Amino acid sequence: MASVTELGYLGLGVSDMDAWKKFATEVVGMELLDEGEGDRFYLRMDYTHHRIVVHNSGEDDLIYAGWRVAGPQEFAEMKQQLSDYGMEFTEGTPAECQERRVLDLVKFTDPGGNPTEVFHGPQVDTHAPFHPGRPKHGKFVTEGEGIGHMILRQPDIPGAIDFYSKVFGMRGTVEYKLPMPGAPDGVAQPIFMHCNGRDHSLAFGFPMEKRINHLMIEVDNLNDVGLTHDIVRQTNTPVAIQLGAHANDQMFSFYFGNPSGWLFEYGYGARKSTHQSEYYVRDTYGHQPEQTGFGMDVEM
Ligand code: MBD
Ligand code: FE
Repeated sequence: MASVTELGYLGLGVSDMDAWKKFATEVVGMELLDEGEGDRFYLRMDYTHHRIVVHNSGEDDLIYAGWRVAGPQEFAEMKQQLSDYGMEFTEGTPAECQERRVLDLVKFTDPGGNPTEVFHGPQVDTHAPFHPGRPKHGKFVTEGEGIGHMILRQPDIPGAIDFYSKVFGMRGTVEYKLPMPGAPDGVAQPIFMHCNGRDHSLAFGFPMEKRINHLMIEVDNLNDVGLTHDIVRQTNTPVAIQLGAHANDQMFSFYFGNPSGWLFEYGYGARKSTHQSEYYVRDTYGHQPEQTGFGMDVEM
């Protein structure tokens, strides 16, 4: 059975391209790559041509997520796994593959209705070393672990676990039981799933309005969390969850709003995926909620 190897790329639909350019470079420290198409720009985090495409399409939400498989053999197996599961997909045309800068891709929607792609062979630009949009102490952690993790809307939680386990080959289950008004029985029981060394690449199980609640990106230097926190405060960027440490991945992180009204989580020092299930009833320390209305109004 083929498994996905990483969360490779994301497409974001936004309404304010200029605000996103400023936010992504000056607050987050990503590299802006504008190839002059006019309706989009790219964000880089490493040698890969891009990790994020920001489209001027107005949704202010995730518009596609690309999951990587190792190569053509695994890509063929994954298509078979999708067919066997009864998932209809469309094959990427040469123009679509070129647009995504990958060798091959398929497109479909996941059980939660989220536009999803599987690809292999991203364009890697070793001639263009990553150059952060503003000074930065270290690097983004992406090697073998992809962009980071995302929290997606999944109205059918057992259906989502089934799909991501049986078709994508990911592993995971409930990792928290948290009191949350609006959750079934007043208790949120979020699911965290991994496909590589990153503790989780995908989570779901929170009540959500948008397709995406947050994108977590990880840095390899604690000072970059401090520096980013200073910039977030100086620019009056809303903080939804204050600095703290998660119980599951043990990451030191905080969450702030982006110009589309959903969150970036910015963290350092996560442990790697464990291979036995555990659950927690609160976080290790910190992570107090601050600005409400981002779908993360939960005491962790
Ligand atoms: C996470 O990355 C997270 O976003 C939440 C809500 C809990 C544990 C780890
Ligand atoms: Fe997270």
